[in-house]
Amino acid sequence: MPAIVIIGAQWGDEGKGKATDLLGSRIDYVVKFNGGNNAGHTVVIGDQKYALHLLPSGILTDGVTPVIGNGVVIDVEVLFHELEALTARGVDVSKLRISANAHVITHYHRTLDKVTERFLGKKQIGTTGRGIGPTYADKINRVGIRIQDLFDEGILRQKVEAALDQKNHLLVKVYNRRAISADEIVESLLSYTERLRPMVGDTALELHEALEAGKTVLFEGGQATMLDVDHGTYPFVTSSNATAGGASTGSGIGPGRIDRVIGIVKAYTTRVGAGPFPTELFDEWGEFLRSNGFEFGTTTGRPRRTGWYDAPIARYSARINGVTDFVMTKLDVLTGLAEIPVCVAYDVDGVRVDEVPVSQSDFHHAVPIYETFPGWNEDISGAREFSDLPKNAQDYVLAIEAMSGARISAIGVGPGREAIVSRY
Ligand code: 2SA
Ligand code: GDP
Ligand code: MG
Repeated sequence: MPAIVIIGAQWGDEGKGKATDLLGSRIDYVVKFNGGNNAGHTVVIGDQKYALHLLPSGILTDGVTPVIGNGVVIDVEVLFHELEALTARGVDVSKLRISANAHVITHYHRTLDKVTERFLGKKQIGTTGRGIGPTYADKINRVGIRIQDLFDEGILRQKVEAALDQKNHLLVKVYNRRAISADEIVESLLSYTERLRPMVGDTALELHEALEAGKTVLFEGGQATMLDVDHGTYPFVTSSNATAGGASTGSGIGPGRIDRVIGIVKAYTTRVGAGPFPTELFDEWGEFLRSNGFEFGTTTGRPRRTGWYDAPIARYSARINGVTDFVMTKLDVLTGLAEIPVCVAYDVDGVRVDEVPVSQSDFHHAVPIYETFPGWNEDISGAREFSDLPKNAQDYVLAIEAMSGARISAIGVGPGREAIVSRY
């Protein structure tokens, strides 16, 4: 299986970091293809807990070459901060490769992200405030700064000045903020050039050569399907393609090369930020999931919104991403519930709807139709074989599998690297 894609099948934080790390020993390259330091992957190895934002989680596995692809937006200051923090903990980061075509998040993108959100008031998206949206907007507007621009001071200055012509007008006249000087941005970016130089290259070519040589490459999606700018709950989405197609555009590897697409689903659902979420719970059960699952943002610490498993969303993800198999995480969090409801369809204005509605207004007032499954009380964290799980837990997984459009190949039963039931 030379090219494997891992994507979030819900609204993020499904445990993609753990799934990536799990495959780590069989992988030669791990590629981040979308997003930036808005991601938050928590990986637990022994008694060590790592929270990664910008760097691909494969960086934690010895021998793996981590790659930041062209589809990623990079805050260079954060990049070096994360690299230094990992180095201080003894992680070898020397193999990191960065695409010369990746875009750069600057101070003005972070500022615009925050002031725009403030300006939106109640209509805000609930972004992570890391400058992600404004950086992708500049990329599409063709006024972005790319990593390769940091190697040519003249070009860099021209591009920053052109971008700031527009931004300063907006910042000063609309948002009542101070103007940002081009010198300040250029100087700060140039201070990283020499350290970046050895890491930067044509990563699309390097990945192509690796695949030709029979290496195994894992593409690690940030955020998730329902946060994808095209296929998610627009406008309550992130600004990149978090779906499997993004692995191709965000890395320069043709879609025909991809052999396997693993969708990560949580045994329930969470979401951070605003936007529709049909199965959201506002009661003690929502709190049960939040506290048992420790559902707080890895990047911002925000409490995550919580709700029951939504099968139409899993089916939608299976279809949009071409999921070959799902990894279900956090089954252990449901332990202790007498009954577990699963959303099997929606009621939209009195009509039963079986699939995620294309109309956002319909999705906004979709009311879940639940089927309820009996729970279990046994501690399942030590289970390693499917048959180790209590019968009711097995039935829950099998029922979800039948509704979700792809096989569930592994089940997470605890935060640790080893806490997994494999079904192969
Ligand atoms: P942005 O900052 O422009 O990408 O925000 C747009 C929407 O995308 C959501 N988003 C996320 N949702 C879940 N997890 C994410 N990463 C962190 C984590 C989040 C955190 O892994 O815990 O720490 O708060 C992530 N990144 C972006 C965001 O909530 C907006 O709804
Ligand atoms: P990502 O953004 O998809 O990589 O996910 P996050 O790291 O933001 O959030 C997933 C959280 O769940 C992390 O704290 C993981 O350590 C934890 N986790 C992953 N798998 C399991 C599991 O099977 N059980 C439990 N209890 N926790 C898990
Ligand atoms: Mg996360």
